[in-house]
Order: sequence, then C-alpha cells, then structure tokens
Amino acid sequence: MQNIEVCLTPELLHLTSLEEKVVVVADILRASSCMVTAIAHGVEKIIPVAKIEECRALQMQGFLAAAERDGKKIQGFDLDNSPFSYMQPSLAGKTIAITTTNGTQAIAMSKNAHQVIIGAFLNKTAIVKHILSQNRDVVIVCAGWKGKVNLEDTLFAGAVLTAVMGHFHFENDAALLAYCTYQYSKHDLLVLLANSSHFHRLNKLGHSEDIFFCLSEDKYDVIPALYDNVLMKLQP
Ligand code: 3SL
Repeated sequence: MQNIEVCLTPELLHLTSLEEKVVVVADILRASSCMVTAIAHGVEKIIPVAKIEECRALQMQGFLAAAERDGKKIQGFDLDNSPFSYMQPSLAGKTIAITTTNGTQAIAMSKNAHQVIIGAFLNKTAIVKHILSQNRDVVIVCAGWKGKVNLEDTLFAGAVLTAVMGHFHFENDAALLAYCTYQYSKHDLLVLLANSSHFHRLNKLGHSEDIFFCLSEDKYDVIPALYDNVLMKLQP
C-alpha cells in the first residue's frame, strides 16, 4: 500500500522528501481554485511565480499577468485572484503568469516532486482518481497563510483522505488531523470555516461569492499539472 501524507504548511516541507512522490498543492481560497477554473475554461498555460517582480517581467514580455497580495489585486496587473475572472472566453488558449500570497509559493517549494498537480474542491474527484492510479506515495501540500496553517486547505486534505481511505496508508499525524477535521465538518464546511481567518479576510474584501464557489465540489474534471515550471492540463 502506498503512503499519503499531509504537509499542513509549506514551512514544514523541509521535513519531507518529495522526490518520487506525487504532490497535490492546495490553496482552496483561492489560488488553486483559480488555476483549476482557468484550465477548465480553456486557459492553455499558467506560469506560477513566487515574486511580484517575476510576474511583472513576464507581463513586460507580453504575457497576461495576475498578481494578488493579501487578497487584493496589485495595481497594473491584468487579472485578480477570483475564480470568476478566469471564466472569460477571451482567455481560452492564452498563457497567464500568476503570483499569489501563498499558492504560488507552495508550488515553487514543491518543484522537486516527481509530479506536482493542483487540487481544489472544484476538481476533488479528478485528483482522487489520479492519485489512486499512480502507484506512488502522495503528499498533499497545504499552502496555508504566510507560513501558518489554515482551515480550508486542511479540510480539502481531509476530503481527499476520506475518499482514498483504505487505499493509502496515512503516513503522519497531520493526515489524521486533516481527516478528523473533515469528518467533523463535512456536512457543512461553512460551520467551521465561518470562524476562519481567511474567510473573514475575504468577506471583508467583498469576496464571499468566491468563497462559496471555491467550496463547491467536482465542478470540473481537469487537473493542472506542472511541466517545466508551467501548469497545463494533465495529459493522460
Ligand atoms: O494565498 C493565496 O495564494 C491567495 O489565494 C490568497 S487570496 O485568496 O487571493 O486572498
């Protein structure tokens, strides 16, 4: 039986070896949900970058560019970090450079893995089917918030663990913690999430519609996957 482990924040990644493993990066509110939505709506490539300057440089080269910090769009960039912004038909076939507060940092820190894929509630079942088919150990990397653990990514990890229970060995206590947290709140994720820090932050910024959308399950069956530092639809 393969192992599955959860890394509750990228700050703990140095404790885990990623080589030979499949890494699922999750930033439910909202970066990974945006990436899944973008690829599902026909965006061809996403270039995730950790720094604003890198994103600006790609914009100068002619790419569309999205930049978010602390939930807000950075002035001068083309797109924000709302999943609804990535549904525009005009974006189909395009390449978009993206930098976000936590999600793109988590991707950058996971690059040593055998494979990096992007998970969200929006593509949960596609992620579950994929990891079940790989015959490899899996790490779910929660992007968290500025190095700290957050609830929404932990709940997503718990949802995936619930779906793969019996097929993977839960390798660490963080996996058990995520699993139990999800069991506690799976009938209405908002009961717990309404108390969470990022829920409050996004609500204050007027992004409550984004929160509800990002919590919807299995709207899409695509998986963004990292190929040479660029996210594209996972090829079978
Ligand atoms: O943390 C991130 O990368 C972002 O998803 C944060 S926000 O949802 O855009 O505020």
